[in-house]
Amino acid sequence: MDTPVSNEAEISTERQEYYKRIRGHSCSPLWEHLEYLVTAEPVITSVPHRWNYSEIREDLLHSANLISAAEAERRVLMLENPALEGNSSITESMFAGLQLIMPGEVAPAHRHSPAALRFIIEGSGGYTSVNGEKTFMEPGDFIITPSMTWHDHGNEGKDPVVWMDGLDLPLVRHIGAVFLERYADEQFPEGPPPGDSLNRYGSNMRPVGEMPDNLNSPIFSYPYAKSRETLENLRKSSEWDPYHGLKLEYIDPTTGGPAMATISTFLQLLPKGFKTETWQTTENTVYSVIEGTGRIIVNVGDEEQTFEWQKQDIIVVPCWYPHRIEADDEAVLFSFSDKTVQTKLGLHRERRGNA
Ligand code: 1HN
Repeated sequence: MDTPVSNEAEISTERQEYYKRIRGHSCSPLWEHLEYLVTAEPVITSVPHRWNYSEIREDLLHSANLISAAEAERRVLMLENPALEGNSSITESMFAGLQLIMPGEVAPAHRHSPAALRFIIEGSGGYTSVNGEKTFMEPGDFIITPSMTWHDHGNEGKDPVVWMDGLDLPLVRHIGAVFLERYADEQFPEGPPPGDSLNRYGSNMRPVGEMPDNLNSPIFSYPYAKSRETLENLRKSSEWDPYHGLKLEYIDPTTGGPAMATISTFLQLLPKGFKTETWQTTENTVYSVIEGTGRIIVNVGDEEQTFEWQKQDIIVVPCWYPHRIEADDEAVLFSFSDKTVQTKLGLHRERRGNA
């Protein structure tokens, strides 16, 4: 982000000449920039926004008439933050998009250093193969493809399949550590049978002698049927958190840490009529609505902006915007954020209420 410099008119000719001279040595005076560089509170460019799925859906499906999944490599409509147009980013740190795969199509195998998640929005019979393990996907399922894992996608069903992609790409690009490799064949060779990783690691047990990756979950798929049932079971014995309702984090069962090294992921239940308290966090969050209707109310400066949501909508709330959520019907929200990156760097901060 560009940082404004003090008004040139206010800078003496002597100083201006000096600044020009040192620019020739690739030097610049910090004292002219300091107040814009280090601010009392976060100052960011991205803004809160909602994508209404029913408004986008037709255009998304139309993309299949224009380009095949194979030609596109990934047929994705990027969800660009309105304040970051041209940056391929939904927030300063994260990417989000809607990917479409039509019956019979294959999105060819590749792997890259940015990590990706899929959250299924509509359609049955779609699959992602991660290092050769095929995972069939249903709406609400959450799939991970950690950094440098081979993955290809397909659709063996009868209907279009759409999912939300979430990646740490802007963050990785910022550091410069982007790598991509394409696999020689369209699909990565079939490996373990479907469901193998969940069978191996998803029952609070693990095969002795196996030493899994300790940055990413060895489970590739977190089926909605299972996580929804967990929310349903827990509501009976849990207090509603005033800021989150009932909110669970997807974890790597071998460490208890987040499912992925760079992206935190959550599933949250809000009962009918629930209104959260106002919450402020440095994490940049993208919400995807699975069930229910309601609104997110965000404080932007002195104004309140209201984003009504319904099933399949996507809402972004960037860093440090105070916000609260209201559910009209019982609601379930999936969300992903850069919280784990911030936590690992000792930067994560939150404020509850108006204190
Ligand atoms: C990518 O490889 C996928 O593998 C989806 O499905 C979205 C966005 C940016 C860069 C690579 C995929 C992507 C992506």
